[in-house]
Amino acid sequence: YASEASEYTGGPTFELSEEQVGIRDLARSFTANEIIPVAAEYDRTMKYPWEVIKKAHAEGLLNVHVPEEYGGAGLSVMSSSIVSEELAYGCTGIQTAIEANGLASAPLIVAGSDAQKRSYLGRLTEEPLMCAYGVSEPGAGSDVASIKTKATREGDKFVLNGQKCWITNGGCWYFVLAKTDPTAKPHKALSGFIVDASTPGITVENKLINMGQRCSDTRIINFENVVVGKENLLGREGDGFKIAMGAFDITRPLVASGAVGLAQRALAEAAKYAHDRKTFGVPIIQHQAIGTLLAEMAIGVETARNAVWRAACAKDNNDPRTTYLASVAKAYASRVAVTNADKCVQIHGGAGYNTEYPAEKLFRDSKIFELYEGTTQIQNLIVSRVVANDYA
Ligand code: CS8
Ligand code: FAD
Repeated sequence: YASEASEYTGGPTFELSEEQVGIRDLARSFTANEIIPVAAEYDRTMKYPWEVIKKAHAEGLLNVHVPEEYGGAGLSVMSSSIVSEELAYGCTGIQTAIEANGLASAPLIVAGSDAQKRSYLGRLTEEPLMCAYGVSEPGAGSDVASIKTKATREGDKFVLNGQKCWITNGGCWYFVLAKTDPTAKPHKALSGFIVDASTPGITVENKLINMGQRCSDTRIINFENVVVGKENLLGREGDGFKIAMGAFDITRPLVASGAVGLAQRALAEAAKYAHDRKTFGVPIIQHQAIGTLLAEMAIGVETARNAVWRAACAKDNNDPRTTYLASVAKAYASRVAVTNADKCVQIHGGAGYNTEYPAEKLFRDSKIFELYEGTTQIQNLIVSRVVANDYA
């Protein structure tokens, strides 16, 4: 858990402001009261956590980084990361559903006009509505520039055709990345659109059944001759790739903070069990081998949180190394989530393999952090390009 508030302003500090402590405490008590008691049931039934989301909206814990002028809480990425970590401590399936709204909103925050923001972000803050970020396709996940969905210009309109895959949250509107100029170089060929989910020609396929985070809703969405106006174009034609990437500078630190929340929960569950469970006449926490596992888990949590806060503050301060730091945080925190969940199961012994304890759910839920929002190999690619440049 993060430390308490401090007045210290003498340099790099890891203390939270009074406001951030308040936000953290609100999110923490929401998690304790509204998420933890229902998490196992939502996982078992795979039901969309709509009731929890509605309550989160009422508490102001949804769309937290939507600017205040558009009705949001206007939190910095740093403050938003505190909320994500706390929600993820309770259930990363529920947190992903909540966070996916933040991801869908990010391209609008990066490139939307005032009218687009008022219309689409405003709607989200007025009532609990979900939206989605539609970039990945069956044939293109890591290699975003190779997407095939087309948006063909016809006068003042664009006609969208294609298929998006793995889209989290069905929702009321989508950010859709599509190819507008097949003759341009791949990165200049793409444009970003905001598309109302009710537009004729959109069909949403059945929920995909995943290993973990099973209450989060992931689907294929088809676009067949979907007509949108030019007012639905974000930025200019050809800006889409950079808008889609710019969104990740906001959301990768937030996904990474979700991974920290899961890693912290794994540590807490493992330590609790290690106090309770006795072997060879003593609680297993007294066996040095178990103590070492717990220490490694704590080291992972502390260092991953530092990496997340570094990346989040970089984004808030327009640091030119934001993308690099976001990838460092995402790659590192997701690895810590996976290894902590693994150690949590190990410390539980056979009980860790059983649904009676949260350990097995943490294990299943953790793996996705190394896959979505850019796989670990892609984060490493981004980091390695910067390293190659730094030492050229
Ligand atoms: O393709 C890039 C990439 O990031 N791939 C991974 C895709 C990914 O992360 N997908 C996630 C989908 S969403 C999801 O999973 C949601 S999970 C559910 C919700 C979770 C909520 C909890 C890449 C591989 C990094 C780069 O691709 P390349 O084709 O090699 O392009 P580059 O040469 O790097 O860049 C081309 C131009 O774009 C500019 N660029 C790159 N990054 C940025 C950022 N901001 C602005 N502009 C950017 N971050 C770059 O500078 C190049 O510009 P030029 O002017 O051409 O020089
Ligand atoms: P591929 O790109 O086919 O990669 C396969 C393997 O090759 C991976 O190990 C990858 O790391 C590796 N690889 C690929 N290229 C390289 C390279 N250059 N160097 C080294 N290794 C490489 N997308 C959205 O747009 N919106 C969403 O809301 C969304 N939600 C998701 C929710 C879930 C539960 C899941 C599973 C996915 C979601 N995604 C979403 C898609 C997700 O972002 C992609 O699955 C991810 O980016 C990887 O793409 P891929 O699955 O096509 O794998």
